[in-house]
Order: sequence, then structure tokens, then C-alpha cells
Amino acid sequence: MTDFFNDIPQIRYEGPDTDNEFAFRHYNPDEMVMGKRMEDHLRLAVAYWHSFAWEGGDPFGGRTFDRPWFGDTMDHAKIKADAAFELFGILGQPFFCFHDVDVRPEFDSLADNISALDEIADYFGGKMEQTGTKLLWGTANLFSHRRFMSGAATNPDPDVFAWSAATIKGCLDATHRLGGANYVMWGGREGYETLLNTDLGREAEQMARMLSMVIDYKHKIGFKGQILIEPKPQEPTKHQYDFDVATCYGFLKRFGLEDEVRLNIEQGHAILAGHSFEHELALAASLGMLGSIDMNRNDYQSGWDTDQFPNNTPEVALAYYEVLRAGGFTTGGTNFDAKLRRQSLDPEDLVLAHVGGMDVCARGLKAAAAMIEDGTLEAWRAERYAGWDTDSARQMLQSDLASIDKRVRDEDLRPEPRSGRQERLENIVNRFV
Ligand code: 3MF
Ligand code: MG
Repeated sequence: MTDFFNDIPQIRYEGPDTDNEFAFRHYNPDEMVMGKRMEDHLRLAVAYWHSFAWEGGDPFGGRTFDRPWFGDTMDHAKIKADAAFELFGILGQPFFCFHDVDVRPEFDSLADNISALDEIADYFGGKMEQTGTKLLWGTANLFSHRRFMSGAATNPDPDVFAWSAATIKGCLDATHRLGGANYVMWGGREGYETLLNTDLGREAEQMARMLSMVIDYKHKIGFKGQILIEPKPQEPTKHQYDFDVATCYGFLKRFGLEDEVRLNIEQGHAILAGHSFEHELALAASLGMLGSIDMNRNDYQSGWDTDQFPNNTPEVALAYYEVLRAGGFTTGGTNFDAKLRRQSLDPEDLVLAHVGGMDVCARGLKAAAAMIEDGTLEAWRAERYAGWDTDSARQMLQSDLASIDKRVRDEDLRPEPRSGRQERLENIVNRFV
């Protein structure tokens, strides 16, 4: 036990009218939404890195937070784990996610890094058993240490590729032991700063080989979780290879990996790529690639990956609308890849940021479910494409240009435009959010 969250009560559902700051207004784990418990729909996870490892620095200044677990020893790592599990308990969040470097000190040798990770993973294992908290995903941080400055799998130095492969092996082993539902690969520095020193083609081959080896190893050890990759267009590199959903899918298809991998889609990354979150989710769903989501938001003025807690219900509702239309999560869930602002120093800030994010997700989910149950949106979508339900339309897709040309002339076809009803559709959405 730490005394970090000492004065903070267990957060419980009290409904929208409560004036208790330390209560959920919408997140009600047992509430049934479209026949499934809310908790089982959302599968919420705390991100270890932002909530416990990040020190509050920005490009202009260092640490602002003062945490009893800041320090580079195994004792600190255990105090950090104690505090993390206390937060999971206070929030009743069913899952967490971590990178290796979030949870252990950094050593000079790979062997020391992996044995420290194993020791902490065992420590987690005991706590997970006691509390019932589960691991949504584990991952390796292959982007912070200076050895990764030119990438991990795509590094021009084969020794960095080797170090990365061995690090992933250790993280996948730990994730497997902890019963992780997924394993994530975010290509942190897989990209380039300048084409003048970069061999794009070679780097893609290296990245694909690493991913193939991860898939082979997963099967070898019997890890049943899903391998996920996470699109992001830029930051930290000027150009990240896993730019967006479409680019990731093209890459996976090219190397024949599309059946083994799905996507972890982040709101902020979607926006950085010039898309909406719902666009990325809908595209992934249409490709059968929707895996999990990193829930956050960016500041729309800054143009940077600010990783703030979500607080915009209409946006979140449209995101869950796509998730529900795709049938909901299977192994995936909603990971709060979100951090406090660096002036939010207090333990209360950390707890209430999650409480607010959880409530926004719950509201978004309930609104999305209500839109689906209402059915108007889907009925209008179906009606818009109804012409394609006819035999002649279906046959046309199996025919050729010359016969289509003949039919247009024979039937003297003159297509009449029909309204897309966008504003009416938006009005319907606004009834629910
Ligand atoms: C960066 C991210 C990452 C990934 C994480 C797991 C630090 O913008 O979103 O968070 O989510 O590395 O892949
Ligand atoms: Mg992320």
C-alpha cells in the first residue's frame, strides 16, 4: 500500500444528477447496452506510461510532477506498481496497458532489462490475481532510448534491429505470461527525418521481417492474443511509415500479413493524419482490421499529439457508433492513451481525469447504441444504396463496359440525383448526443 491516493474514495456510479465530483455520472459497469454489460463493451484500460511514467515534461521544461515512485531502482518500480494497482481499483478499470520501460528501470544490458521486466511482471501477476485486473496489451518501447534514434526494425544498424527483436521477445513473453489480450507494435521511430539519408524500400522490408518474426514467435509460444499495429502519420519522425489505416493495410497486404495483424487506432493520430477518428474506424472495420482503440483527443489548435483525456461526447459517440456497427470489440478495448496537463499536479487530477474520460466514453457508447437501436440512420443508409439490391444492378458488376453501354442506350437511362440528406442525418445524431 502507498499513501498516494489516501484521501480518494472508491469511485462509484451515482447517476447524472449527483453533485459528487468523485462519482460516475454515466459509467455504470453493469448497465446493459444492446444486450451486453457496459464494462464488457468498453473494456477500459489505464495507460501506465502517461499516468505513472510521464513526469510532466515538455520541450521547454522538465519534470513538474512529484511522485514517490520516480527513481531508477526496482524498489521505485514496485512502489509505482503498487500505486498503479491502487488507481485501477479506485476507478474499477478492468484493464491496463504498459511498455517495458514504463515498469522497470533501464540497465545497460538486454539481459538485465529483461530480468527486471520479468520480476515486475511476476509482481503484476500477483496483483492481477488478487484484484482481477487484466492486461489489455503489452508493448516494447523502441523509441525513447538514444539507440533507437534512427528507428528500431528500420534502423540502418543491424545491431539495433537485433536489440529490438530481443526486446520484443522479452515483452511478448511477459505479455503472454500475464494473459494479455493483445500485443501492440507502435512504430515509434519507424520513419525518416530526411530522404537524403534514407532507403525507403529497404526499411519497409526490415519492418515486415520484424513483424513476421513476431507473428512466428507468437505462434511458437502459443500466445493467443492479437498482434496490433498502431497507425500514426508523424511525430516523432517527420514521416512515420505506419501513416494511417490505409497505409498500414497496404503494407500488411504487400507482405501477406493482413490475416495475422489488426489495428490499434488512436483518435489523436487519426486527426494528425488529416482524418476523423470515425473515418479511420470505419475504414478499418470495412477491411476487417479493427482491433482496439487508443482513446484521447488532441488540441485542435496545436497540430500536435497532445494526448488529452477525451471530453467531447459527440465525437466519442460517432467513434463508438463505428465500433458497434462493426460488432464491438473482441480482444480489443478502449485504452486511455491520455495524459494530464503538466500543471495538473495532484493525485485528484489523475483520478478525475480518468473519471471524466470514462463518463464521456460511457455517454458516447450509450448514444451510439441508441442511434443503432433507433435505426433511422441505418435505414436511410440502406435506402440510399437500395438500387444496388436489384438483380440488374448486381449483374452489371459481373458484366463489361460494352454491355453496360448497350443497356444504358436500350433503356434510355437518365439518372436523377437524390438528396444525400446530410443535415437531416446530422440532426438525427444530435437527438442522441
Ligand atoms: C504515441 C502513442 C504510443 C503508443 C504506444 C503503444 C506512447 O503517440 O500513441 O504511446 O500508443 O507506444 O504502441
Ligand atoms: Mg497510442
